[in-house]
Amino acid sequence: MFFHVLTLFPEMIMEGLGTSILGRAMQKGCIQAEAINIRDYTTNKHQKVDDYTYGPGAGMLMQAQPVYDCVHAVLTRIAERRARSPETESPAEKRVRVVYVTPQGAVFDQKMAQEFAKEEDLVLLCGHYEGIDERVLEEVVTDYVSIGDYVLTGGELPAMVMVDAISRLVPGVLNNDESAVTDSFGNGLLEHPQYSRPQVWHDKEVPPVLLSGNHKLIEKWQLEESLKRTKERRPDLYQKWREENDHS
Ligand code: 6GU
Repeated sequence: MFFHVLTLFPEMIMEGLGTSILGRAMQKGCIQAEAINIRDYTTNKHQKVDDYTYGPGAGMLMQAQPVYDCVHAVLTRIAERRARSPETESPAEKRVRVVYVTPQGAVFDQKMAQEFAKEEDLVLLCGHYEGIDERVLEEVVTDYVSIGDYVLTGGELPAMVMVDAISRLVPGVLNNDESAVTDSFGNGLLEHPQYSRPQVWHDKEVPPVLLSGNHKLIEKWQLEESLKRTKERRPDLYQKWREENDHS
């Protein structure tokens, strides 16, 4: 999978994604990521990409021209690459999803991550200042996505959050030990507590059932703990799980 992140701060993206599991996945070639500097596409002779908003309310807005030309350049490159290798990859005509990361979007969740993970390319557009001129968004954006109900200074961190959540669903990115973690949130419940050595720490014992070697019993305990924890910390998720599991 290939992530194309359009931003005014490309270093932030590449430094954020280059380490740990995603860095390893990029070296292995499971995922690819590029950060494209929107400023490189401005036709303004002072390299300007923003201007004051029309109407009341102070603030700067990213202008349509550099954003449009940047998106267009990236989509053109994707189409050319797809045309060069037609058998193995998506057809050149298939619409590439262009995601604008914005607090005015639908809230990102695991289900959305699973949908996006099916794409071969994903374009993520990061706004800054007060946002981006509405007219260019109307022409290029296919999805508006937020990461939660709070406001950040820019779309870079949200874009990295999305790349991380999507990447770990791409085959080969996680090794077997790590991928077990997917299943737990995948069932709609919070993960049960976990323990490692030593068996006693600060006078606290590891729950004896985990040392029993009885897999059936352990699984039962884990589900109960998951339910208990979800009910307490995320009553909304608990309610939903009950509704889906009680009448089936
Ligand atoms: Cl996607 N962008 C910004 N600037 N703030 C956010 C967000 C996105 N999601 C939550 N807050």
